Formats: sequence, structure tokens, C-alpha cells
Amino acid sequence: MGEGTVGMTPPRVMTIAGTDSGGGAGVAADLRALAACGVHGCVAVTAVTVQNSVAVTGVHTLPPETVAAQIEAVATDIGLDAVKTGMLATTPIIRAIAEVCDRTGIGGDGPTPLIVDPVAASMHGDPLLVDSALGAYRTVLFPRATVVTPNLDEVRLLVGIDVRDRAGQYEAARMLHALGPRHVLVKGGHLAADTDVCVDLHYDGRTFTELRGPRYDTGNTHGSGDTMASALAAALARGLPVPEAIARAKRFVVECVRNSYPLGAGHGPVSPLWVARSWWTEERSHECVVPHVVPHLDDTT
Ligand code: PXL
Repeated sequence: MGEGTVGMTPPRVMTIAGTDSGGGAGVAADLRALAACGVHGCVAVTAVTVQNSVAVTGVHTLPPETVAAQIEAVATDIGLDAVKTGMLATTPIIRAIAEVCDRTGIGGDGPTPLIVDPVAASMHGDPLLVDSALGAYRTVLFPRATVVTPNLDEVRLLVGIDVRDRAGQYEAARMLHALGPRHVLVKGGHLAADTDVCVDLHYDGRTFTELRGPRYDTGNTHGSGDTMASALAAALARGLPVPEAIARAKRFVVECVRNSYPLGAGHGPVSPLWVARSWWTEERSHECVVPHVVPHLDDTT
């Protein structure tokens, strides 16, 4: 599909995820990233979280059939060029998603790529997934995934490896790939051994590719995983092959980390707002509307 030509429908991407009242992660981060990547974002909400920059203090999940109904309503009318999952919370929600994905051609052998970001906890360690749902990720969602994008905490929960160096990252990629996804991206943001770089590892079952980017010394990385997976979904929806889409998403998230900002007393978010900056600041963009002040005439004068 072409670049934002007036009136032309952009690629369509759905995020299946939870909300974050602080606007840093989850659905808010996904929709920001999708908009910045020039695609139309659709949403299937799985859970509402009560949170700010410091903590998650409440989680309210939606009925699994409501999650599935949101996906079905969109897939059968608007259509979807890629789908990504974030916080899925429970096994019944994961199962309901898998069932509707099978019926609507999302993931597996279907035409619509499925990115599975296996969100398990917030940056502060607040749980966003019940422990018993890890098995459903392994056996239900991973085999249907085009790409899975775990961070190292999620790697430990899913395949039991405590990654401390590059060799561990490679071993984890192999183990995750054996669960059935077409591609694995083991994100290296949590690798303490890498002090200046952040290396994400892509494995397609045959070839390993290291994506090496700068590491910025910022505590404001809330929503970085969501942003990465959303940019990846957008790139796939735009028709890029998986290796190019991963490289594009990595570059995008690096720029979002560089543009992260403080918010509240805790962790601020990574930000794709730099994409909109040129429109907001360019005078030329505002010439199409010039406010015309009409003097108020009242009877007493
Ligand atoms: O960044 C992972 C994530 C995803 N979804 C929701 C979250 C978080 C992290 O806090 O709150 C709703």
C-alpha cells in the first residue's frame, strides 16, 4: 500500500492489549506507535489496568468472549494487515483469541501476520499475566505466531533460561523457536552485561541476526516493548519481509527511547511524538486556516 495519499486507506493493524491509565504502555503506546508508523490502529481491549508511573494498583479483565468479539467485528468488516498482542492476562482470553484468529486468517497459515509480545509484568514487576497462563502462551499462541518478541524476564518465565550473555541469548532463541513461532526476537534491553549497546537477536530457525543499537542511560523506557512490537506489526502490514520489518522496528524504537521523557515520580515512557513534531512546529502547515475575528456587535452600543 502507498504512502499517505489523501483518501487512501492506510494499512490496518490491530492491537490486542490492556489499557494503562497513565498512557505510557499498553493500548496507548500501541496506538501512538501505529499512528507514527502511518497505519490505522484498531483495538481489542483485554483488560483495564489502574496504574500511574509508579505502580499498577488494579487489573480488571474483560470477558474472553468480548475480547474475541472485538477481533471478529474488525476482521470481518475493516480487515487487518497485521495483528499484535500485548497484555492478555488469562488462559481463557488467550484461548478465545486463538480460536477467533483461526477463523479469521490471523497467524498460523493465515494471510495476516501475528506478532506475539508475551507481556507478563510491568516494569515494576506488577503481574499482568496469571502464572498459569504461561503454558497457554507456549502451546496455544506461540505455534500460531509469525514473530514472538520476549524480553529476558519473559524468556526466563517461558523457557526457564536466565540469560546473562550473548550465548544465553542464542540458546533462548533456539528454545523459543522450538515452540513453533516462525521467527523469534529475543530482546536484549535487560542484558546487564551490555553496558553501551542493546542487542536484539532474531532467529528464523536457520539464521541468527544480531540487531545492535545504542543503549541510552534513561529510566524512561515504559512501553518500549509495546512500541517495538507495534512498529514491527506496522512494518509487516506495510508489506516488508520479516527481517526488514524487524530492522525498521528496531531503528524506530531506538529513536523512541532517545526521545523518552520523564512523567510522574516513576518511569516515563518512550515516545514516538517526534514524528508529529515537524507538522506542529512548521508555520507552513498552518497557513490553510487563518482565524478571522468577528467583532461582537451588541444592541447597547
Ligand atoms: O509494557 C508492557 C505493558 C503492556 N500492557 C500494559 C502495561 C504494560 C506495562 O506496564 O501496563 C497494560
